[in-house]
Amino acid sequence: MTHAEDAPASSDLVVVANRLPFDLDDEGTWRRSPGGLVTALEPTLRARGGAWVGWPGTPDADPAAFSDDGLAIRPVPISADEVAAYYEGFANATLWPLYHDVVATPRFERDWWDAYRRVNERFADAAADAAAQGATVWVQDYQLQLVPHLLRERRPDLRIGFFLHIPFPPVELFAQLPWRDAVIEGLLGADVTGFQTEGSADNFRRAAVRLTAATAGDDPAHLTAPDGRTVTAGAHPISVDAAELDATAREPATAERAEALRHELGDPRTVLLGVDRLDYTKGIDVRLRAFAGTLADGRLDPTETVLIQVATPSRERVEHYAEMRDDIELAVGRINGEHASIGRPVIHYVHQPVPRDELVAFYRAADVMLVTPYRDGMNLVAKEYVSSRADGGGALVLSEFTGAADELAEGAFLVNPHDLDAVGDAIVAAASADPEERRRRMALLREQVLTHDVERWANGFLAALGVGA
Ligand code: ADQ
Repeated sequence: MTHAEDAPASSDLVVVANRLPFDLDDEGTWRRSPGGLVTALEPTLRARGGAWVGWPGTPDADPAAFSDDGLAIRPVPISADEVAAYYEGFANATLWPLYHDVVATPRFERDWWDAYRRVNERFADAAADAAAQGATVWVQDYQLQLVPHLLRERRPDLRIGFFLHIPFPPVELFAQLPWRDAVIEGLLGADVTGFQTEGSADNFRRAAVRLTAATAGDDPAHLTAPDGRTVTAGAHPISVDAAELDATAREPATAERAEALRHELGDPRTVLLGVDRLDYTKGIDVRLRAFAGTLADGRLDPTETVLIQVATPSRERVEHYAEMRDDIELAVGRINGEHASIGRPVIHYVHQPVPRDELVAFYRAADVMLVTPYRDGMNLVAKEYVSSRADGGGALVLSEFTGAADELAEGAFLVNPHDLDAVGDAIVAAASADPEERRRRMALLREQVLTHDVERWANGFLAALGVGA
């Protein structure tokens, strides 16, 4: 952190997200917490003297607001009980599975909902305090779906945007939520709602018309809210800092590290890679089973093929996550037990965060990237892999149930993750495609991602909200 000073009284552009771009550790020290959203929004926010409203990441902490190099940081306190009910409960054990096609069974608990509402009100109060007269406020993601409406009640003068990073489910699933009307009402408080795909935007519009007094506008992207305002709902697919990844990939140190990595793996003919938060939506289990199948039927040779699965620890206090970790680690052990020889595992499993540069070296080292979620809003890993293949090599196996598949269908080996045989076939096809064909596909993928980066996403959404670049 540099140039810490008091936060300004109010700002013309305010981002509201569950987490701040800084974490407060147990000793009370602020640490920068980089992430895709921060990279995308920080430059614009700093240039405009903007503010970021969010939780500092430590339960019960209530630190003062401060300003960092032109960016006002405005912490919202959350108690330990609220972390359990609002965040681990309603956000991650109710909404997360419900919005991902009920891959796991959502739990509906009145206490969790009460906490969600209470915390959303606190965020709306903090955003109302941070915003100057007529300011633009951009609310992020499923943890804060009530904020647009609550904020409009407090501050009708504001322009309000909302972006959902995860899928919006079909109304037939969404309708299970006991508090469905309040969630739609919350979102309709925005002027602009953004989704990863047209499919999600469409699901939201259908749910709003079916479940509330909102009506469809003449323009298919418009809704008329019950209070008569126009609310737009459209696709704004998020992306990565493609140029930066491309530049890192081009550094000689990256190529050297990628080569060293292959050597450490025993110089196999084919390296397969998976990189995910350890989450049941990501389809880590399906890719392990499909890979095991290709070894068992002899289509891939266990002495010539290695799979690296990097799985970042995630949400370990939520029940489904702990169970899934056990299942995956059991599967890794079983597959290695059946197919590995001493000193040559067929799966290298890493349950740790990996530094950014090292991750790019992993991407460069991998002949085939496996991205097989059952459902995913976008999936940035697929786009990071493509951005990192400055050498033009590599192949992407991609689930058709990711947002990324809308943009990358042509160059990827697309699969239905529920079809185990098809996943196995795609792994074999990607691993054995001739180099010419792989380069042709990678060129298509790179053209899309390098021209549709995260800066374009942020500017596109802000432009829809009426903020000029
Ligand atoms: P996530 O579900 O977290 O994001 P994803 O889009 O793949 O999924 O982003 C994961 C990020 O974590 C990537 O940047 C990746 O590099 C990083 N990561 C994963 N494992 C790592 C490891 N071991 N070490 C270091 N970094 C690791 C949600 C939605 C997605 C949507 C994004 C952005 O679920 O669908 O794409 O938000 O909107």
